Amino acid sequence: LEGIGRDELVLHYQPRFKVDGVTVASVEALVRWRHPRLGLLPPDRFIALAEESELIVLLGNWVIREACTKAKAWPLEIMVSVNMSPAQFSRSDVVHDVAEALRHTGLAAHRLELEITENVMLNDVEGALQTMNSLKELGVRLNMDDFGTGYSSLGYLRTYPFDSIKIDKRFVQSLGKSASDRSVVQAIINLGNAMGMTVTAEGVETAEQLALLNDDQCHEVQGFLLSRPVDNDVLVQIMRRQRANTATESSG
Ligand code: G
Ligand code: MN
Repeated sequence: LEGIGRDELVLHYQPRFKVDGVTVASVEALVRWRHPRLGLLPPDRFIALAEESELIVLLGNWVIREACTKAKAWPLEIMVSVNMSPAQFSRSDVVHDVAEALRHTGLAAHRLELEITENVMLNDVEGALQTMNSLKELGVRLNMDDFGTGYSSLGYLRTYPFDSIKIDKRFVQSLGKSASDRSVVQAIINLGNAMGMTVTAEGVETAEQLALLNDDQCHEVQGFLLSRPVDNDVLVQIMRRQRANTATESSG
C-alpha cells in the first residue's frame, strides 16, 4: 500500500447513461492501483487492506481530490460519483475533507456525488445520519450503492437524505432469467419513484437487460454493455463526441 505515497493510484471512469443508453448522465470514478510488479489492481484487491488502517483516509481523500480535479476539466459539466468507504466515515471528518476538496479544486458542489453503501449505518446510525445531513448542506448528492444487499434498507432509505439509489448488479444480471428478480427490480424502481429518487441499474451486460429496464422505466443504467471503465483521456473523447452530437441535433 506504499503505492498511495508513490503516485501509483489512478482513477478510471465508468459513465452512467440515461436509460436510452446513449446520453451520458454522470460518471463514476473507480480507483485502480498500478502495482509495479502485479500490474493494474482492482479495488477489491486493496481497499479492504487500506480499511484496516488510517491509509483508507489518505486514499479516500486522494480519490475525491483527483476526481474533482478531473471533473472540473471535462468538456461536459456533468456529475462525478465517488465511492466512499464506511471506514472514512468513522475515521475522519468527511464533511471537512469533502468541503476542502471542493474548495481546493473549485468544482461546484452539485457536480459531486458520493456513493455510500448502507454498511455506513451499521456502527453509528445517529452519527452517520448527522454526517449525511451535513454533506447535503454542502450541496453534494448522495447515492445509496449496492441497494438490496444489506440490512433493513427500507427504514434507512426513508430517514436518510439520499438523492438516488443504485440497484445492485446481482439483481440486474438475472433480469430475463428470473421472473422474481425482475419483480424485485420493478419494486426498487417504484420505491425510488415514490421517494423522489433517481434509480440506476448497475452491471447491465446484455441488450435484453437494457430493454427490460427501459420497459420498466428505470432512470439510469451503467454496465459493460454501455461502457467499461475507461481512463480519463478516453472519457474525454466520449464526452467530446457527445457534445458534438448534441450541437448538431440542436442546430439541425
Ligand atoms: O457497486 P460498486 O461501486 O461496488 O461496483 C463497481 C464495480 O463494478 C467496479 O469495479 C466496476 O468495474 C464493476 N462493474 C461495472 N460494470 C459492470 C458490469 O457490467 N458487470 C460486472 N460484472 N461488473 C461491473
Ligand atoms: Mn459504486
